[in-house]
Amino acid sequence: MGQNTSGAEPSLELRVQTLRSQLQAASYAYYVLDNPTLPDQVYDRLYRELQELEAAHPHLITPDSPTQRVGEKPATQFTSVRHNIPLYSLENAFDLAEFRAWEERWRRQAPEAEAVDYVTELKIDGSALALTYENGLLVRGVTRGDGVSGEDITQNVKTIRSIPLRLQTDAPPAVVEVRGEAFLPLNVFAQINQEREAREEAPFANPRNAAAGTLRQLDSRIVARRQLDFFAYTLHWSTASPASPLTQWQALELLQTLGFRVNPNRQLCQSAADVQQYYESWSTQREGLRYLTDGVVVKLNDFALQRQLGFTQKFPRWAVALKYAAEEVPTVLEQVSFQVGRTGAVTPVAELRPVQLAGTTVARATLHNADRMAEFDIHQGDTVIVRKAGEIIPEVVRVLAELRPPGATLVAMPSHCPECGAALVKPEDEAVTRCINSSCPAIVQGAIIHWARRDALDIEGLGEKWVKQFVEQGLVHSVADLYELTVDKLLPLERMGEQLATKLVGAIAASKTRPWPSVLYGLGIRHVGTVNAKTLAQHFPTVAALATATAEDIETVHTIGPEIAQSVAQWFHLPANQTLIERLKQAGLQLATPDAEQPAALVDGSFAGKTFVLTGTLPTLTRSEAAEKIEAAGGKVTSSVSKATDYVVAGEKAGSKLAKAEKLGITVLGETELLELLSTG
Ligand code: 3B8
Repeated sequence: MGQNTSGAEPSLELRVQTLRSQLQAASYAYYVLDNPTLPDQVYDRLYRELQELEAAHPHLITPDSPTQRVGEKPATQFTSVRHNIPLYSLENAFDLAEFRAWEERWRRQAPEAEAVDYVTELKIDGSALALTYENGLLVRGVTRGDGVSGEDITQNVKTIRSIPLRLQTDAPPAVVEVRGEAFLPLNVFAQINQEREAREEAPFANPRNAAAGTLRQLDSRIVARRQLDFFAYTLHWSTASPASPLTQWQALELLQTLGFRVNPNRQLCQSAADVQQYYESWSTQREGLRYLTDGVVVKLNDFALQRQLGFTQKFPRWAVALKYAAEEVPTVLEQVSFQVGRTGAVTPVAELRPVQLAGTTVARATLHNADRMAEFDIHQGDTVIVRKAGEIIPEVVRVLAELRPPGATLVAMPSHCPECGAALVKPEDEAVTRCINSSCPAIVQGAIIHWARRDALDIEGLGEKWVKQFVEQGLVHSVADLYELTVDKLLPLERMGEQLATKLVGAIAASKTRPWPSVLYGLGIRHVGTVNAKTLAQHFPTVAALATATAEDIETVHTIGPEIAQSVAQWFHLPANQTLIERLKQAGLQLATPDAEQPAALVDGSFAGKTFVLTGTLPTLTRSEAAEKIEAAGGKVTSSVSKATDYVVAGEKAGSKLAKAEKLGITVLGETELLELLSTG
């Protein structure tokens, strides 16, 4: 494995090799055999040891080292490469009758064939890949493309754990080509889409698109995080040898010993009746799988017979895809409505003539965004295809323009917010159209519902129904108004009683004890989910610290990227948001971590980088004496109060500066407190 390098201690090299084979074996057991052999912590420890040895001795790194899967910095583009052997696709049979017709066709071509074996495999709904191994080493991974050439995505392929970087064999032929399907497990797909929606990126339409999109990511570090998986199904062995397989069944077994994950739900069928049984049994069983399948693939087992039959222009004659009825149905679009979310994002929603789809009645489906709508060129009364896949909300996947009623009108994105009438905004480079009026009732409602969430301020009983009424009745215009609600103010609402009102007001008051990270999350700042809120609150233990930080400051926090940092800084920059924070502070919400409630200087034990403003007459110190002391401790004294001010030291007759400090929520100290701080800090 490791090259024999002069200068390296043999024991060191041996250790590196041992680590690699142990890690590789554990990885194979885990990812391919689904049968873990090492506890995670042990794996991590060995992995780290290998990483450290390689970092100290870079000449020991080999391309097949498990450490080489992490992904590299972005490529600028992929290169197109020609496949050594074209990647054909499969002919479809949409029911058993079509399967029988296919069977008759190949039999006419090979009349001498008698009883044959078929191999049946699940048809994975993913993205086909061709992998080339030279002398056992993975050298290239290419997408299907048009079947003749595809894109070289080797770097991305290397991040897929169930693809071996080196074949597990002592005598690999010069060239091996392996084909299979890369896919995203459903749970990973759901998670990616949740994250995308949280960041307000358009969700992937289905796991197949998500897998294809991920494989074409230029930044393989992102690919590494996405947990793609791979099932191998075709093996091309360059040299005939006693080891080369003679049947598809043998090929699948060999693929598995070489280190690939092979779908375990394959079957050797002796007759069309066996095929039918396999197909029917998986039509329901497939719902329990952790990946999507869209049919079964039936292949003649015998390679000699396969060679005899060969290929048509497009397909192999020796295999067929026997598909399941898609969970897609046509229906008629009655109208498009536009929903405004808490962030102001406007989503077009298709209101449909109700249809049965995958066991439920569907009357609405998302059109995602303006770009998608424009692509569809959707008209009132259009016949559309709606689809429901897995746990995803139904969506419009296609418009049948040929069935459009004459004179139908084009549906356009509104120019103004359907809720508040403010002009909508759509940045060129974004798919999202947005209402940016922060007092738009839809946004206010959404913001309050978010604020009340269990993982935010956890206000029990404050559901959509009440929030809607509060906003419509003008009782509440922002989350801060919640804290001014009283039982008396609530009583006039429809179906509100004394008991309920008391409970609600109590639940709202109880939310004042929710910790700072939950409050920060509750503010609903773009890109600040529960995890980022926690991280930010840890680094910025007070709201003042966070509100005065620049995007650059925020970005220095580990795991907080520039986009998040920008968004946070921008949010706190808006005067309306500063007022909101001030009101929340007045209301008594937790805008700091308890032990950070005292001036932050006490926490980090120094005045370094802190900005002070002196105002009014102090009891004993002159202004310049106070300034001297502050500067001696590493602080800075400036003359005007701004968001960047950390402390205002106020004495007698402090005027507008004190007022401004209070307005901005800046900590105000008296002389005694300043001196205390100086002695402890
Ligand atoms: C020949 C064999 C294409 C395919 C194939 O799970 C060929 O075998 C192919 F020209 O596309 N999606 C599978 C799957 C796909 C193919 C296949 N086997 N299991 C799949």
